[in-house]
Amino acid sequence: MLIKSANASDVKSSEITPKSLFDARRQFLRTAAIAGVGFAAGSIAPPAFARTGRGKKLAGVQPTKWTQDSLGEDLTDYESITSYNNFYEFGTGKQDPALYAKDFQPKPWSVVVDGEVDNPGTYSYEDLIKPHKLEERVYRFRCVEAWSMVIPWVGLPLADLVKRLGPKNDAKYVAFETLNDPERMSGQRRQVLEWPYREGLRMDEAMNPLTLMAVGLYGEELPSQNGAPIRLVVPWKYGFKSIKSIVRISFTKDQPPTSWNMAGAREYGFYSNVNPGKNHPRWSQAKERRIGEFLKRPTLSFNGYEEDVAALYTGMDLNKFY
Ligand SMILES: Nc1nc2c(c(=O)[nH]1)N[C@H]1C(S)=C(S)[C@@H](COP(=O)(O)O)O[C@H]1N2
Ligand SMILES: [Mo]
Repeated sequence: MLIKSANASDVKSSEITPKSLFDARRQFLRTAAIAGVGFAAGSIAPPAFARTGRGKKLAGVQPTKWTQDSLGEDLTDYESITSYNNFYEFGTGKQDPALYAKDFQPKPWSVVVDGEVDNPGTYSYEDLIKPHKLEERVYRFRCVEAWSMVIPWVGLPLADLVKRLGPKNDAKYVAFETLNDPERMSGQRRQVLEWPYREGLRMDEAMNPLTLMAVGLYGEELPSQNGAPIRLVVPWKYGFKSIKSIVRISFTKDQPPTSWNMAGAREYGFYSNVNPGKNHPRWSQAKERRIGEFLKRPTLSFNGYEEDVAALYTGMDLNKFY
């Protein structure tokens, strides 16, 4: 099939390499698929994200206002998103999760809901997800290590799930835990962190419309290395808040302990909002390397989501509550 790519002609001749041409064409195919660009009548319309072809395609995914076009930045390619990972349960190297999560079977899966909540219980993954519509959202993703990606997630707003579970009035935080199973997660045989991995959000952060429970990316089920079958995505916070492979959701009165804060409170706070003005004690946060790009980009306040979330922190000293 021959497709005339507008994107390919945008690439400066100085940048033309077989790789960049290939990427530009692939990017065009993706953009076309997302935008629902029509293909010639009679031809077989390619499914969205046809070229990734690894995970199971998710059905009934609704488009949202968080598109690649509205963000105006290129998507990170599927290969990078699924082969350059942090998931210490499968090792501390960036390639380890893709290597060692290969045989991880995320299903059957269940999630315990407990604490200050009207509908506690053990939910199968299906029972947890089924009542909700899945959405596609293209978000920036910024790791605390100063690299970043742009990822087309599929998921459901955490707010919808929280409402359904029914937090009691005194629930002020939502806490999450990852599976703790060293038999299945080889990286847990070493105490690089105190297992299980834990994270948490203040209730208003959990209820913010941006906060997503992701179950897929590029239109397909989440690969294990990205946190199958269900993980958090909080785009205005450093990546480590986006806890993977969740097995427990607890509603608490008090601020819950979180893994990276337990490991080093001076370096990792509870809030962990992306803040180019507040450096990590060991490196600058002013710039970031977008995976796939050569020059560094300036890091944006709240990762570019300031308008949507700054009000959550009015009156707070963000140098103190980092
Ligand atoms: N359970 C668990 N969740 C985790 C991590 C982890 O090691 N274990 N790493 C975090 C970090 S540091 C980042 S940057 C993101 C990486 O997500 P990605 O591999 O899908 O890009 O996952 C976060 N969630
Ligand atoms: Mo990270």
